[in-house]
Amino acid sequence: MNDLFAALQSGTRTQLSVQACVLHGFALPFEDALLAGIATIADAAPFRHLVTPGGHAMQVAMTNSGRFGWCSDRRGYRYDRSDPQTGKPWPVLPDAFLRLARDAAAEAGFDGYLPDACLINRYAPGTRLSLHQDRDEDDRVAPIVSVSLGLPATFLLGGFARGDACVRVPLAHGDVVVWGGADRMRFHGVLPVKPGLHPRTGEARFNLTFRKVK
Ligand code: MD3
Ligand code: FE
Repeated sequence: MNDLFAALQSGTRTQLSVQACVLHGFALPFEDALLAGIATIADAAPFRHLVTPGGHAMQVAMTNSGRFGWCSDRRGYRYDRSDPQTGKPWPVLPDAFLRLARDAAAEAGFDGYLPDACLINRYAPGTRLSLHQDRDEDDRVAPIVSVSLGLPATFLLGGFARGDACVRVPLAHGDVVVWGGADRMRFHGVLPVKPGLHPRTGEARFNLTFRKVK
């Protein structure tokens, strides 16, 4: 997406489904705090390529912040209170992260959102995230708030069965997506990130997903 189109889109909303919408540019006022927060979190809990239960290293590098962190290894997927790599609790959610998540959820019609986990994904050019559902949270109704930073990507939004058709959703730096209610359990993924250099993140796309786990 070019800069002019991005600027025109900023502040608008795209309704993807009944309870799923993109808030274009909603995170832009928070960008400095978000990038600083990611750096601080990654100092304490470094990005790593988790291994799937099938034994494959994931292309996306991940870390977490909040009371719970998403983990994967040969034993399965789960949320842990501490980072298995350091044995320490996950870094606390920065105030600016919580404020953005709450404001975006409210803007999308979900008042009083208080997430207890933030999964941070880092994509290098060429990295993709295959089609999946987020089903490891106890709370399957609370919305998920997703924040895109850095290189753009094409998000795939599917249906409730793996084989259902997908729509392609372009996501740019500063875009926020809120998914609630029924739409929460849709299959979704990310196409390989195209090579590029972003002024704020270099050769990387970051995605924060706020979740309510317990
Ligand atoms: C739609 N991350 O971390 S965020 C994930 O861009 C994940 O890194 C993607 O999928 C990323 O699990 C997409 C947007 C998102 C997150 C959860 C959803 C979309 C969703 C749950 C249901 C439907
Ligand atoms: Fe997901």
